[in-house]
Amino acid sequence: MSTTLPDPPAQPVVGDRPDRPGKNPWLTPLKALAGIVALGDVVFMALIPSLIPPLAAGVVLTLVGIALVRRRPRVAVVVLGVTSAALLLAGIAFLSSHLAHPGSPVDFLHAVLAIVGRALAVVAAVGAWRRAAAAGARRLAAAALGLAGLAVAVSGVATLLTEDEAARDDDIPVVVAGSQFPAAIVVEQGQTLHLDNQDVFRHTFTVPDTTLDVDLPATTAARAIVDLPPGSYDVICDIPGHEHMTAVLEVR
Ligand SMILES: [Cu+2]
Repeated sequence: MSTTLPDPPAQPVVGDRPDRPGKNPWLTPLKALAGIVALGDVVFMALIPSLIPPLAAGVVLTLVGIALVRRRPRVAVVVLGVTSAALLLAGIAFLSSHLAHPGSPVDFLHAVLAIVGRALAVVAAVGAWRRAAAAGARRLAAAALGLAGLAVAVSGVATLLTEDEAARDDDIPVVVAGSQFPAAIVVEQGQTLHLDNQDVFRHTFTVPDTTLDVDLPATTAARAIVDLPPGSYDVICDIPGHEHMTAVLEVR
């Protein structure tokens, strides 16, 4: 005799029922912060151009989290909160050097977004999880707007104040543009390079394991004497995500 039991009635999943939009006041700031930060990552990677794996993974997870907000808000809060927290920690390691260079607007504003924006997203996720009072969500939104305005203002002033070093007659011109060095650079020992960074991001002109390591803020130029023994040297840009920037420096 068959004893097939009827399926038990569907139980509502405690704490994970779809909320009516607007019920949890923290979901909107959480979605907005996570979405804006992810958009910033996409624009940043497109500009360099280079795919930075942790940022790309974060963009995908953020889209998944945002897609889940309506139907599974608790799951979405966890996905967005954990993604933001993980990338906040990674960002502090990878991008914090850009925070010290407000004169390179793209790098600086992206680093502010990636670090401060994610920190605020984590706060929003905690608020959403605990269903904290709406006033806190409004204060968070105000803080985010205030910090964004401050970052833009600081970067604007710093960009205006960055100074260029003009080329002198015997300098060897080296133009850095489109995140590319010239393929080969040839100098006599003791000659000076005029390194002209025409990009809106920061680069470095670095010969590993030597003293030749020049910081090149966005749209600035710097002079650097080449005091290396004759030979052939690899040049790199040591900014994370700029691993494709290489050149050969020939010293005669
Ligand atoms: Cu670079």
